Amino acid sequence: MRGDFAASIPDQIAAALEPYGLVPRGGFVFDEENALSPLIQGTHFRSVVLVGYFGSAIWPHFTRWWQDHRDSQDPLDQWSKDVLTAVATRFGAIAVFPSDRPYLPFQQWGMRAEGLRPSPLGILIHPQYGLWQAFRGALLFDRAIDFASGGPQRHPCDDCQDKPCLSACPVNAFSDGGYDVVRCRSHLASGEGNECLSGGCLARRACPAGHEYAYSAPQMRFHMKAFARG
Ligand code: B12
Repeated sequence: MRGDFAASIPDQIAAALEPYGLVPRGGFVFDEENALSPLIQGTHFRSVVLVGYFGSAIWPHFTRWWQDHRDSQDPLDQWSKDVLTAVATRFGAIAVFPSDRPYLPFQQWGMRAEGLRPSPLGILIHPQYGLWQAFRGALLFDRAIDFASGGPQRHPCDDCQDKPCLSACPVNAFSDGGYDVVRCRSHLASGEGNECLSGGCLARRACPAGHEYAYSAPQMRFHMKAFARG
């Protein structure tokens, strides 16, 4: 009978994140060489569970919190820290965050944990949710967590002949040479980039994958404003 068994740790973590619109985005046990294991306070951790979201799932939870924390400088980062530090403590883990320096290799972890690959824009692309997903943190454990890791997933860009993401940017900030951040930010600052600022990055919006999960208009604006601020 199901009820006779305690839920697995991954299931318990999923249940703890669910009230915030967050989800575990795979995890894995670090290799013996510890190539992807960060050294924090002299310790190499054994395993990692990534935490993130798909589409606008976090938005109502985050904005409710934000109403009471209007003076926060980086509200989304602060909310993530509040939520994930408490969840980590519950599971005997520590929480780490993508914006904290020195930067931890979140995208490499994501590739390994979920079997994703980068889109031509640099953001990892998901077969279902496209570019409309990100990480909010990760839980690091000093023990092995048995997390069924995703093997390679279908890479939507393989079947995409036209690659509209590469031609949609009004200032051609994306090319084979990478992402020209200065060009993108200058456009946003020039007063010409209002469509990007208010509706979201045009290159990202041009991607046909996971269109139905595109962020809500307020969430698009929030991320673009934060990015434009630097
Ligand atoms: C610095 C940074 C930026 C910089 C510079 C990016 C660059 N040219 O390298 C700036 C400020 C420009 C930037 C912008 C954005 N970023 Co950014 N960024 C980071 C950050 C904090 C550090 C990157 C890093 O150096 N990592 C350290 C190395 C060791 O880790 P890594 O996994 O090996 O690094 C990989 C990346 O550097 C990647 N990469 C290389 N070039 C580019 C270019 C871009 C645009 C991206 C996203 C990644 C990328 O390749 C590396 C190897 O896989 C990461 C978080 C993190 N800790 O990784 C987010 C991160 C990569 N960014 C992310 C996002 C979503 C964005 C934005 C879309 C934000 C937005 N507006 O919503 C924009 C893109 C611009 C746009 N037009 O929308 C996400 C990507 C999620 C995903 N699904 O892959 C991350 C993981 C943060 C998160 N919370 O999830 N970003």
